[in-house]
Amino acid sequence: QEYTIIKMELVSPFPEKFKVLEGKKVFLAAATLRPETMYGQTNAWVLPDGKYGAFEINETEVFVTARRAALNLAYQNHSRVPQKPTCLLELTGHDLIGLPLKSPLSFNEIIYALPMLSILMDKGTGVVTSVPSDAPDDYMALHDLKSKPAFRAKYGVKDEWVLPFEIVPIIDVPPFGNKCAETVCLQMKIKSQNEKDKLAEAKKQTYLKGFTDGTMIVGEFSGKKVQEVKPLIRSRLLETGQAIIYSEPEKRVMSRSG
Ligand code: ZZB
Repeated sequence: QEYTIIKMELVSPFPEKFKVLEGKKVFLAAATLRPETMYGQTNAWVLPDGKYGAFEINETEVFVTARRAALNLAYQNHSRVPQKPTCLLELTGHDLIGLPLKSPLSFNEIIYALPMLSILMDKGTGVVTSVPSDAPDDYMALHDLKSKPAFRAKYGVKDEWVLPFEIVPIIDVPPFGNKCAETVCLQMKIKSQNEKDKLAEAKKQTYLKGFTDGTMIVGEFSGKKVQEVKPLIRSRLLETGQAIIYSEPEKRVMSRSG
């Protein structure tokens, strides 16, 4: 599987725990298959109990990812020491919740890292960028946080990291409209992020329709088909240094594959 890693930059000044990284460029590294949806980002997702680390990618840049992803990156030429991940700081998802981030192409200038319980640590980087307009998992997880104050309280999520963020329509996907994830979740009567089977079905539907029938309604390529612009947006992100390519070796545990 070939992902695009989106570099979501931690805004300076860094919080206490991250002070040792001050002076470096620190990114939450989010693996995505949908670079054309980056306009609609509302937050990042991390697994609260997930183990993460801050790894040196080169002399100046640091990626926050799962260790396994850092090792894969090291074998793909993205480590300060060739083929060896060097960790500057051990972290858990709890440490990441609430971090303010600047993410490529996003209409929201500052977005926050928030908890999602269905994140798989053995897939991608363990960090996901959230696009609730087009990803059913993101839509439901954001919905849970918005509608359940107790859920926010449990993870120390402040209202201002969640409540101001509305769904940003970015792609028209007939017959679902321009918030296709919301439409499909409502149609399927999905109630929370815990309904894994239903969400997998919703994801399948939106992936397929989004790719074959989607038309961009924002950005430089507004009016063009998703199929056509996906590779263009991706290469633009790669050329400008806002993203890198990440290949995932095919050896994940089958029962946990998404
Ligand atoms: C932004 C985005 C926008 C995504 C969208 C999807 C959609 P797949 O096919 O299963 O490989 N993802 C990445 N890593 C993880 C992880 N560790 N745990 C949980 N989810 C993860 O799916 C790849 C997608 O799953 C990635 O692309 C990422 O979310 C998420 F509009 O990034 B995506 C219909 C989906 N739409």
